[in-house]
Amino acid sequence: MRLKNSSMAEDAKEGTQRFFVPLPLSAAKKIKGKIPLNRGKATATDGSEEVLSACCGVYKRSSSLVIQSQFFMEHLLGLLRIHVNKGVNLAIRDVCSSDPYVVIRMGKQKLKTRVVKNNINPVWDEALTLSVSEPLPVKLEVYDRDTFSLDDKMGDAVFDIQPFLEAIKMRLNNLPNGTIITTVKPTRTNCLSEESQIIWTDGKAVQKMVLRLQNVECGEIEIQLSWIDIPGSRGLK
Ligand SMILES: [Ca+2]
Ligand SMILES: [Ca+2]
Repeated sequence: MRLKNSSMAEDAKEGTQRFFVPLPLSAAKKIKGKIPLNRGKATATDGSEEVLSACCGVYKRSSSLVIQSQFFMEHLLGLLRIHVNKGVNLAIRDVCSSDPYVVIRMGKQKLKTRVVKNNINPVWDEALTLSVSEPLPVKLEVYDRDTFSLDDKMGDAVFDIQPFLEAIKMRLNNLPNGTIITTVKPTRTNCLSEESQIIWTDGKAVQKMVLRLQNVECGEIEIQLSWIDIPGSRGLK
């Protein structure tokens, strides 16, 4: 599969490098050391041969190299891009501030933002991309980076991607910019701190969320979801 003319190629042009693709362990071993591993931001797991287990960047910008895994493509619904925008009024975990970063987990995938030092209102403005084979909940955790001790917890949140996937499945197009497709309301059981709208923006559906962190005294995280179809994958139907 070549990247030319695909949205992955566009991503490569944009320079988005954080990319997480699970591969069968055997395939991952073959390419170990040959391809940059998400700048060390993704974590490989140690499942068996049958289990989707390892992760690697799937392309190099210079050569458009793509590692194809038939098993992976047969199960892949597409890619979920989580734009981690900023944190608001996060908890203090040092003397008078924190050095926050965000960890995103879905199933066995784990991705991190950079650390913003000494700021409880950090702007990460960073896109993390997960491969989605089933619509599992996404867990978001915030930590304070510490040099001489374990990083301190600054709260966590969980969100459901099902409403967003349902909106994508509607296969809308050519809507006026700003059209609201769906609204997800905050409830006692989700972590939304306000209504979350799925909006037609610049030719695609995006979902904006303000997540209220739990297991902490304060803090919200603003994120935005978008979707990338991968030609040749199982896809969203
Ligand atoms: Ca600390
Ligand atoms: Ca710290």
